Amino acid sequence: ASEKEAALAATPSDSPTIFDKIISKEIPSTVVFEDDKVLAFRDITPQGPVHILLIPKVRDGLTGLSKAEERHIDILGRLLYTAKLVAKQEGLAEGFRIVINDGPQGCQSVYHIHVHLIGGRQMNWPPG
Ligand code: DGP
Repeated sequence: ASEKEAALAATPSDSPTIFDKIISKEIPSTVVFEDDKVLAFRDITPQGPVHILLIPKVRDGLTGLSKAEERHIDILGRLLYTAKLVAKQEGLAEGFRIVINDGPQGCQSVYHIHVHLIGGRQMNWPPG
């Protein structure tokens, strides 16, 4: 299924997601950065030469950005700051794109907040 079909089929919920198994290493992924709070790994369906997902190791109710509360401010900042570090590590000196899909119309398919870091090619605007 396309990403859009996957997003429309996904049920927004607080149930465990596939990212829990990626965090626990039950499902293998290519990890590019890890600390005690954030995991960054390569997207399985890359939309560019570099496509990395950054996720909080503890979801704490943050299924998507629309569910953010004040207690999430630190982790939200950390996700973006880590994206910048990983962009540098990946050699994206000419630029990159950060995307957070939210909800069905935003094409979100996994309900564990994640920041997409995409780069290595010229982006277009508007996005699809
Ligand atoms: P979104 O559509 O914004 O919810 O993005 C979810 C992304 O997660 C999508 O780009 C594909 C990626 N993804 C889904 N399952 C897996 C997996 O098992 N491994 C990896 N590496 N990425 C996955």
